[in-house]
Amino acid sequence: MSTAPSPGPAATPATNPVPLPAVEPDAATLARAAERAAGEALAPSAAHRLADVVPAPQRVQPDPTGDWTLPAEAVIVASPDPAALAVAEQLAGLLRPATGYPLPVTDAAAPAPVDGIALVLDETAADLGAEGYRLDVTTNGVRVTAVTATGLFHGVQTLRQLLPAAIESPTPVTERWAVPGGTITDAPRFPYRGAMLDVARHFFAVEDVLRVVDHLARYKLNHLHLHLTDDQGWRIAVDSWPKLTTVGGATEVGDGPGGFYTKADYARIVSYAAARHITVVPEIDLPGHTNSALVAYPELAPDKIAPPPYTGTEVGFSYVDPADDRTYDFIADVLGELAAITPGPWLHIGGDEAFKVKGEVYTGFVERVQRIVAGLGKTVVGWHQLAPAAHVDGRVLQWWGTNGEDPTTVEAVRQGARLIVSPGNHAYLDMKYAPDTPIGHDWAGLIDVRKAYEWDPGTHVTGVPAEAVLGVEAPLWTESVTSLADIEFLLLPRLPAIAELGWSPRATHDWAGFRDRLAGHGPRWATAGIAFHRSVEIPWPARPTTPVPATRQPAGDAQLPLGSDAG
Ligand code: TNX
Repeated sequence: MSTAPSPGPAATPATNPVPLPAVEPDAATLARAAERAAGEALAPSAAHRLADVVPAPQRVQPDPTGDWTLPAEAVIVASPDPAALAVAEQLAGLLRPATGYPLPVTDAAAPAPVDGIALVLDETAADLGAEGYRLDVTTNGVRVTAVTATGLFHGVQTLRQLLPAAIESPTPVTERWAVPGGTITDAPRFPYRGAMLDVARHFFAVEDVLRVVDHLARYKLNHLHLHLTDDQGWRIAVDSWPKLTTVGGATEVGDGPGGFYTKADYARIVSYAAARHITVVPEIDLPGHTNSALVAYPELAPDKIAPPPYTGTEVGFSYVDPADDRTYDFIADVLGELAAITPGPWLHIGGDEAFKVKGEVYTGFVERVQRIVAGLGKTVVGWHQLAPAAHVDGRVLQWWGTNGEDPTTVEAVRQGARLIVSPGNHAYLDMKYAPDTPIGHDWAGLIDVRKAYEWDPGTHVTGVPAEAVLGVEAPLWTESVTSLADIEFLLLPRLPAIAELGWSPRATHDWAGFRDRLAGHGPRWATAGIAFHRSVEIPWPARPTTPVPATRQPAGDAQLPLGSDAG
């Protein structure tokens, strides 16, 4: 890539020559100047193109005469709006650790890049839509324009990928912070782009969930679905039914201690996600997958006898009593408390694998719960098993089948339901990559990166028109997942594949191109200390672009040196 010459005296290699101080500079200043000069002397560490972005942008117009290098004096200037300024602070927070630059944030009525970065809210740019953005890189700097702070946030994620991989370093590194010139105009294909984390089979600390939120944000996903309850554990505090967590939360698959989120914990996850323009979708799985609730409150069980706690991995044996009004009081209390701490519009009521609640008893149960959700002012989401129950306004079905033929779901869509598409054999992140993948399932087949990428949410379910598809979600069930490193190993590199299906226009879909763009993310993850699976399908660069030690040891096969051919 060619890099535009920096403005400044021709004889000085540094972009921003340090003015001669009147007094002797201190050692730190000298060190800093030397580091900067060294940085300027370096060529950009990897050939970097404006189109090297995941998910692929709608439109990319490179302009090599507009290449720009972030200088140490750069200022980030944003429209005088609290949400836009918050994005500007987030951008500064992303860039400061690796660059070591101060990157002050200011506001201006009409922000313009003056050898810096401008984040511009522009209500007249309505063609960009609620989440879209335009990113212009010129020799003056970078301008991100959007109608909303969400659009600015997505534009910032793109900018982050246009900088060298070393930008992911948690500590300052010597690098020329070059950004390729040109314009990106971008907006999502689907409004709902999500991932699900099952915190019930194994419990994960708030910190781990926040880190998953970071991964979602990086790839412009905007929903985090939390599977909060299952046979093996109840993970969300409900004040009116306290034993759900004190008793029902004390187990998990295997011998682990389980755990649960207090309402304050949950609020922390919700607000951390909201700050990253991600909506939390909480799921209480009903009427099946409820053994942990029955252990805590046997009155909910059909025989009113407490079952033993369950820490295995079978499904479909437990259910709350659909014939007892007390069950619906329980559900109204639980969903009421959950709705009160959930700012997003959705409540997910599960509905899958309730093998012992059949026919009209099942549909009657679901219809009653759907009415409770509507009464709380929320929109119901459920697994596609909900389909035969009567339609309620706005309801969304999450389709997790493994072949795209499903007349019952098609009929529900005809009545007005919208679909989140999560095909078990493409989008399930708990499926193994290959037969020798050490964790994960294979009941829906093996899902390598190509399999995760090669399908179309818009046409996947026969008879469901693309207009009825709200979006796509990648679920991660955690029967065999016990640590953050395990989560990251299964998430990366498949999550970006699903993210691209949700965000990018179909016309950009291209496995060979995706594989090449994705390859550049290995060094980013390695530099940030994020574990990932070094799939043999991806042409990872031979070694990290910058020899920066990561803060933590990546787990899984990411411990192999980059470029090893282990798969
Ligand atoms: C099926 S997918 C389930 C989950 C399991 C998962 C394992 C769905 C709605 N139900 O209970 O954890 O398979 O892949």
